[in-house]
Amino acid sequence: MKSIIVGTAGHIDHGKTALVKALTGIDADRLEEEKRRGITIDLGFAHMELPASDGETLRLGFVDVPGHERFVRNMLAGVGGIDLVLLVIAADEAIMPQTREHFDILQLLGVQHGITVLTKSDTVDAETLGVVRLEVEEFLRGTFLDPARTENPPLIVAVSSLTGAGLDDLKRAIVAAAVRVQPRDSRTPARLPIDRVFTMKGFGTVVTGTLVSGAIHREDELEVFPGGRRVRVRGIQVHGKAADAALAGRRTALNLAGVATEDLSRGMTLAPPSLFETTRRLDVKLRLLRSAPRALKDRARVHFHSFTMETVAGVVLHEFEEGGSGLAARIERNPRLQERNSVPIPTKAAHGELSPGYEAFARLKLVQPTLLVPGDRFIIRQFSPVVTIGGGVVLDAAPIPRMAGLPRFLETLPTGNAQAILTARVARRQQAGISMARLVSETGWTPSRIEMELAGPLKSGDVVRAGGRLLHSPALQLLKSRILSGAEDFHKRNPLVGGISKEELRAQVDADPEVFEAVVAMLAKERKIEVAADLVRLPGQGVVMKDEEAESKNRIEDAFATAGFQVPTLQEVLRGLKVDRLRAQKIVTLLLREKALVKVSDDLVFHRTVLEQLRQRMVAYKTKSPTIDVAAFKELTGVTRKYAIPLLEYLDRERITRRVGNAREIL
Ligand SMILES: Nc1nc2c(ncn2[C@@H]2O[C@H](COP(=O)(O)OP(=O)(O)OP(=O)(O)O)[C@@H](O)[C@H]2O)c(=O)[nH]1
Ligand SMILES: [Mg+2]
Repeated sequence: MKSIIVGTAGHIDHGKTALVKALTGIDADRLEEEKRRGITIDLGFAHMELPASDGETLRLGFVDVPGHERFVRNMLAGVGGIDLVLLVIAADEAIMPQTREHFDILQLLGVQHGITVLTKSDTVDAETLGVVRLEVEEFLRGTFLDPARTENPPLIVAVSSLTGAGLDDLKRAIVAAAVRVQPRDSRTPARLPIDRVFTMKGFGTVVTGTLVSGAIHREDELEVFPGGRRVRVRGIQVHGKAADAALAGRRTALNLAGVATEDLSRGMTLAPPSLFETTRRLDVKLRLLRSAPRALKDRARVHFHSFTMETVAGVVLHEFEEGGSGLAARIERNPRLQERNSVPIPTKAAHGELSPGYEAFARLKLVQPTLLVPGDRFIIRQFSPVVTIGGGVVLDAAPIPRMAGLPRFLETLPTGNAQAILTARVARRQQAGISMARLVSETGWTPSRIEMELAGPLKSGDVVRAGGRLLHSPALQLLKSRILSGAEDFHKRNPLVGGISKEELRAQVDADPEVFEAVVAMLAKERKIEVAADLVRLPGQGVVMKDEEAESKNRIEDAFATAGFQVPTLQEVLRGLKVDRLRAQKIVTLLLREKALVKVSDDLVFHRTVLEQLRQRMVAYKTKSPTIDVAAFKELTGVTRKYAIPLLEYLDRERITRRVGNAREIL
């Protein structure tokens, strides 16, 4: 059974709610105030089923919107998830201001299907109806509702909700148009922008919305964005009937456990837990309506609407200086966006502002964090007085501050080429790479789709896996060469040392630990470096020692190994060697790096085996007493106070003991 969401649009009092009632039998004006004043204030909902031409059933969910200019923000909250619009124009009034404003919004949101309904046909004679029809055809020319696009079914239908005339024609037109509606993808991660929150007796908290993507099942855990609260789905209703699951493109009501109505509101979004992050920064393609009263200045503040949310946003127009062309060249008229009346438009936008009728890349800084993914549409309204001035599409909801190559990146995103988009998203992370989880949250795509689209770039080597991250090949090459030259420099500076410690090298090339480990392993496999314990060296670049140096090294190590706790001072050991002082010092550094010797304090060095003995003695001592004081420690080791204190402090640092007053607790 196919399911689609039908929205109404049009000027106040043109008969939207009456039409929905004539079609479905449901009065979508549910508020007492709406009934009293005879106008729609907030969104209303209804549903019906129609037999489709292939014998299947077509299920329609209706979102009825208010036409009053003061309630356009409510209209915006309802129109975000619709598949098909009924543009309602009363035959006795024809095109009015909110006919235009709603229609602008529909085009900016990229709504692709709809029927224009001339209502109140009973109030005018045939001749007037003909004139209105001509006027409307002119208004729609070149747009997605242009009646010339198809005559069968007709895209303009005249009806009377009072007499019922034309309603059957309209139903046929809806069924025919519904065939062309592309079903929404239920395999993508679920997102439900909330449009209503209320308490139902015996149920508790209920939210409703149009499920714009994915699927939600009973007992699913969901996360509330923004805020991060976790909720459980206790029950589901789809189009007014209990169901086990809701699929994308359906009017959905969820009975939620774990949350009170006060904690939820219109504009929040429900999605699977831990998948997405909210954002306050968006890179977008922004279009200013030709009807906008004035150019949009860089840094202007606007009202921002997307799905059911609204907030205030600051607009920063991206000024790309690439090739010296500046902003003006980046802003060009988009021929695919048809607008009514082809009035000549200025050919060049001024620097630092966006002229009516033009498009530009921009960064939006939102006052409230929100969950949006690339491809989501939005509307902007002038800050004051509030009128709709433009809108656009989200390109990136995770912008990187001061990113190099931003123009090229933003130009790749709207192409729809998934491989190129993913490669660009990997590439912009440079040597840090990006995890699969982040790619999912940045794109809103499923891991399996991302894996599939990345198969090509992974095979060609354009994208490479490294320690749970994905790296772009040039970034990987750069990191590799930085690691190699880091090691090379080290050898030059320290000819007597066996290699650079991994941690030192990692800090030097400023790499993520996981990525660094993986890339070092790659280089080792390629035999470009050698890794021994935690030292990295170039092949054949180990320590080159002359005979007397090697002999000195052995003598030093022996001296410490045999001394036990009665270690000699460094000075004493170095004095008796054949090599000069500087080289002797380097040999000691080497022994420290190899961890044969361990520095306990500035002038106190012990052999590794001695400290291991000490550790064992402490373990044995613990069976006798849980604590040890300095006197007992001196007795246990036979060292003087001069050695005892640094040794105990060393044990504290190693977390073998912990100082408690004058004694130590053995851990
Ligand atoms: N004669 C006649 N009256 C109609 C018809 N459709 C609606 N009306 C009347 O027009 C008035 C407005 O109708 P609504 O359906 O409330 O208009 P609306 O477009 O929903 O108005 P808002 O939601 O406030 O924008 C009501 O008094 C209706 O009874 C029609 O086909 N013929
Ligand atoms: Mg109404």
